[in-house]
Amino acid sequence: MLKIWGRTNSINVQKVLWTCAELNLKYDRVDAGMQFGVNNTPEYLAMNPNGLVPTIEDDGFNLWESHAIVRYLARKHGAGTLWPSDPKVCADADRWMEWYSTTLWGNLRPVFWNLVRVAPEKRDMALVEESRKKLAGNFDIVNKHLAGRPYLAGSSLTMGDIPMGVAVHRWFLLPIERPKYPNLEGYYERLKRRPGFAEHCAGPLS
Ligand SMILES: N[C@@H](CCC(=O)N[C@@H](CS)C(=O)NCC(=O)O)C(=O)O
Repeated sequence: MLKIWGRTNSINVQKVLWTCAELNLKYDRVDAGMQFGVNNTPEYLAMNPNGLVPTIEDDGFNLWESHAIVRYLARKHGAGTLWPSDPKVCADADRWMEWYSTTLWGNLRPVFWNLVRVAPEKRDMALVEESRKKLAGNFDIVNKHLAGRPYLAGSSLTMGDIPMGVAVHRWFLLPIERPKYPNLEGYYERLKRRPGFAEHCAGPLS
């Protein structure tokens, strides 16, 4: 059976758990990372030399990097759904995963990290404000893109929505000033109605 290492409040683990839920995949999950440790053991580092979560094992095959894992599971089990059959739609979905990594996460991480994980007296609020403004610009792009389409790559959920969904949840929960983005709000409401997202990704930030 598919095995997943990673704590459930990790954004990157949540991407994998939600993907499994969308694909109806059964798995064993091992708590790892932060207070659980495990990710610094020699056994774990042999699977994932970064010592980060998530890592998966599938039929003797180890894989790390959350987006690589989402793509692998989508390609293997979600042809025509999470992994669109049309190469253009598939590339469209993939593009948003790349954009999350190259553009969005770099602005979301400092806001999330400082406001959720760092003690108030140690927060870098200048960085939070700078990143918050950039983030508003990033989500303006997504909001405009979502005009007239329920999901990023068109009419149904694809792998492209997985990273975006977990990021959007954080954006709406963080205690920050946000411009009004109606299409993004509608998108977030649609995602929250999906059982896999509701179960794995829509909880409080920690
Ligand atoms: N690019 C990697 C990043 C993995 C990563 O940064 N994981 C964090 C959790 S979100 C981690 O392992 N932090 C250390 C820990 O939990 O102990 C991915 O997408 O999988």
